[in-house]
Amino acid sequence: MSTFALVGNPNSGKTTLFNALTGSNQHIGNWPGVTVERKAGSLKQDSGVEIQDLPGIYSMSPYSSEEIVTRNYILETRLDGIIDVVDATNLERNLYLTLQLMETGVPVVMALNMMDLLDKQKNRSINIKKLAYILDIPVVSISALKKDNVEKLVTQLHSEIKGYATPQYDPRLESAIEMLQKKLVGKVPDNQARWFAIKLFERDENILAEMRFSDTQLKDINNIIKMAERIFDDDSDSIIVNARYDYIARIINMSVIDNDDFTMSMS
Ligand code: GDP
Ligand code: K
Ligand code: MG
Repeated sequence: MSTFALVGNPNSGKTTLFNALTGSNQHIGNWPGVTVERKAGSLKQDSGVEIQDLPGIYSMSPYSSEEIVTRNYILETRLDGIIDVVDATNLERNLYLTLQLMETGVPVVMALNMMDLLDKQKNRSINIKKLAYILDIPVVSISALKKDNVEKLVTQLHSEIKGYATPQYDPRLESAIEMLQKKLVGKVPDNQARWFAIKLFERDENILAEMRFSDTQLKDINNIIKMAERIFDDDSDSIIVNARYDYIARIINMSVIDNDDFTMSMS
């Protein structure tokens, strides 16, 4: 038995894909404590593979009940992988969540959805191979609505998922994250250490309280964060947000061709 969760921005096509993957093998309920609908089902082709549809989110910072449900599910369930449903016509915005999902340490497979719409847009194309190479995760381009390439995605779910990749940011930020990860040894699962280290860096009150650090440890942690804030001359929250946006800009630069740019540079 293996379990995959569908995660993505609202309206990226999660439910459409969920229906294409599971057909009528669905059970519907509610998440405990909130009035958010819960849908799970098994693959049409393989009842041993469970698919969980999750509420759409823009970020893994828990503000809304949807974000809390999705974030807790990802961190507390033994998932074999996340199927990150990305709207190909809104790649930049969707990638912000992709990076955060990759930071959780759960293997991520990208379902690059709405390809039928992107193909109609003459001004933009995405080099899927480059995108997969740069992110270092499998990327399958699909149209959930037209059921294009959904079989290929299923094949990907059955193939062995190698470890997990995480985006690497500015080396000066990476060294702070690495120092914070050392403070978490024994406190969190190894594969989630990076996620928790980034939360510490953001001074997440809940996580700090949960970890029960000694006063000395708290002082060390604060010094690590302050050092980075001096280096970047910015607050730690903004350092992380900017690091993700810089990373996305590089991905887009390398994997997306905007034909408008091309005509402009020719004139
Ligand atoms: P969710 O909020 O992520 O669950 O998104 P939905 O599955 O409800 O889809 C949102 C809208 O996008 C619906 O109108 C779908 O019919 C449409 N949609 C989903 N996938 C595709 C696709 O691959 N191509 C096109 N053209 N529309 C899609
Ligand atoms: K919707
Ligand atoms: Mg939905």
